Amino acid sequence: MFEPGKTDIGRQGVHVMRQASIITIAAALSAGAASAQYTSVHSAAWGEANHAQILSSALGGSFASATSKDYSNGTIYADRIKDSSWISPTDQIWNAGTYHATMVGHEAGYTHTFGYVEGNKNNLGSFTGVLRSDELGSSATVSLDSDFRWAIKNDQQFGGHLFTSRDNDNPDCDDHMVSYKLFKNGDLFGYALFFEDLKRCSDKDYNDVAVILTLVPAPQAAMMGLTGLGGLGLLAGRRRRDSI
Ligand SMILES: [Ca+2]
Ligand SMILES: [Ca+2]
Ligand SMILES: [Ca+2]
Repeated sequence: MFEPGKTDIGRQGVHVMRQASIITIAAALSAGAASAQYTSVHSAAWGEANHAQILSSALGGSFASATSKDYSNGTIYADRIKDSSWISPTDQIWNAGTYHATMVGHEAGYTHTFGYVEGNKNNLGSFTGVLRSDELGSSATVSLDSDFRWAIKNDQQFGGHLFTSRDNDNPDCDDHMVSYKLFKNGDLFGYALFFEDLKRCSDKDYNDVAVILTLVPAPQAAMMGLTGLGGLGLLAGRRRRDSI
């Protein structure tokens, strides 16, 4: 006997199933594409602080994983920035602006100078040093009127290599900096930068040099009391560890 209702339900069921398969495939594809856009960070070596621990000591509270890549202490959200992408901004070239930089982490046997290379040309000779990795808690304000790359330079006795936030600048064409946007109550107030100081056979722990940037408010905003962080002062007392 012909039962139109049953047939319709059957067709609808097939339609729903097809839709579900398409959604599953799309989700799998986007998950694959998304992970390729983020450089992998390996576990910190024994005795070294990882990103969550460095963020906790720099910003206060206890940072824990919020997603597979992001961290939060309940008040501040550290949102990982893409390292490579065809369509979205990444952490390779930075916009002109005024940034207050504080050295907050140094989990390495090497010592380094943190700074920047102005512009986006092949001008690596124009590296400008800002902070020393072995002076935790030190800070400086950087004001740049054009695009630039953040960078670290290993001290001469450790090879003297310069690594910038742009992969193609680096002697191994690899990514030597991963970074996070920092949000408080939904407002962007700064960034966290984490550098890797080893070429090629790098351990990729990206904790060798860590810097917190706070956006320097426009004078009007400063007068209204919209200032940066409270916890950074605590860092002055933190001692570096003698580990690799
Ligand atoms: Ca990167
Ligand atoms: Ca390393
Ligand atoms: Ca390290």
